[in-house]
Amino acid sequence: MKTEGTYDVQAIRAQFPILSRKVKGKDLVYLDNAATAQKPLAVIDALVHYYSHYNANIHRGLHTLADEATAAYEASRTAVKDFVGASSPDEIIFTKGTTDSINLVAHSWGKSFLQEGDEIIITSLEHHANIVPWQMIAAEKKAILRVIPIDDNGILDMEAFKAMLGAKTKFVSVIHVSNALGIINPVEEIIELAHQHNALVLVDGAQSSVHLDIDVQTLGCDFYAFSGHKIYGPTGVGVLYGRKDLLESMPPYQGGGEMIKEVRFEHTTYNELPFKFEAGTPNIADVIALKAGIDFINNIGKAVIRKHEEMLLEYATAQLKDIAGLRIIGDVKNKVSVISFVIDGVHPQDLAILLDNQGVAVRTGHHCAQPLMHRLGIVGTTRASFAAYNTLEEIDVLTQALNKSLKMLL
Ligand code: C6P
Repeated sequence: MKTEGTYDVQAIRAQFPILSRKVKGKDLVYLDNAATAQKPLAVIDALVHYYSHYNANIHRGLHTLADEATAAYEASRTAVKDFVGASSPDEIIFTKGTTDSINLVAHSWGKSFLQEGDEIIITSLEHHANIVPWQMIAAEKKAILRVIPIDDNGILDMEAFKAMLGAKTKFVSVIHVSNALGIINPVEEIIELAHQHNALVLVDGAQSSVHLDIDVQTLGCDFYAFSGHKIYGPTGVGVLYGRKDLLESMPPYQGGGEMIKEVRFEHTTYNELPFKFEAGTPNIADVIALKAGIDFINNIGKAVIRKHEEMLLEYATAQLKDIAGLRIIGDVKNKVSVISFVIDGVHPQDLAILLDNQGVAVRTGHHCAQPLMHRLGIVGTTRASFAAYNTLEEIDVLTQALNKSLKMLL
């Protein structure tokens, strides 16, 4: 057993009430962080504090509570702006999550700018959230969806991508980090190549936002989408970063209150950015609490967390490789702390149930990436994904639980 080094993981764990609960009489070992991260007390407290002290609608009221709620909501937008390195809070749109952010772009941008025969490029690694919205708009506009192939390890075929790019390419929408395999894609190169062909690029940052330093200006992407719940924040809130000139050129996604400047029965004018894309009463409480999630990450430092997670990944990879018949899918160097694996003769669902009986939470199945599973010729994988609060001892528990389960299954 290795020790944790200088990282005080116990002090971090103490901030997460859920980590001290039992599951089926065993200590919870939560290794499903790529699905959603657990929430520190600061996030939970921010929600309780808002509802207990200054619950009010924002941007409309002229009373103290409304002022406080509006200030906290907009402070969260500034925190997000800094978190992704945007140049202005106007470029930060609050949505329901990554899925909602991608739908916003596909429908708003796609409706206005896509034409028959135009091409949209995605990759073989995409989550359904970055496939289906593009299929829908492509069908409506008679545009063509093209897919960058991968090799058997999940590495993108960049030569095939280069060959795909051309005058018809209008949009490239790419997963930054594969949720199913943990692989980091070369998005900088993808963005540069796409821009050489005047195509716009959306980066699906659902999995990268928590692990990697993100600076949208350095990356050069046109849009970046992520979910609050994967960065230790609440569910129900997400972010779309968009370049200001692009967002300004796009029509509103939804109509209603807040997104308008003036409404007459004959004609309506729309609000400024970012409000143009935030119709109706937004998810005020969760947006406010999202800042507490960002603060949690910033207080430790992404680089420090990453070092810890890399140690966990390395240790877990070595442990799991010792298990006979276990094959890691996407066993490449450039990846985040996600291990996806299959075991000869074992269905991932059976394994998940046996692991849960031992208190270990992992995700099994297709991970909302059915075309990827199809390409790899598997029904699904078992996925263990690590966060700031996971420990080497928990990896030992995972390994022991796996060995015990396999004795029952094989
Ligand atoms: N992946 C997973 O277990 P939402 O549901 O909107 O917050 O995020 C969707 C999404 C989009 N892109 C990627 C790369 C993702 O990983 C996810 C969510 C979870 O892998 C739930 S399916």
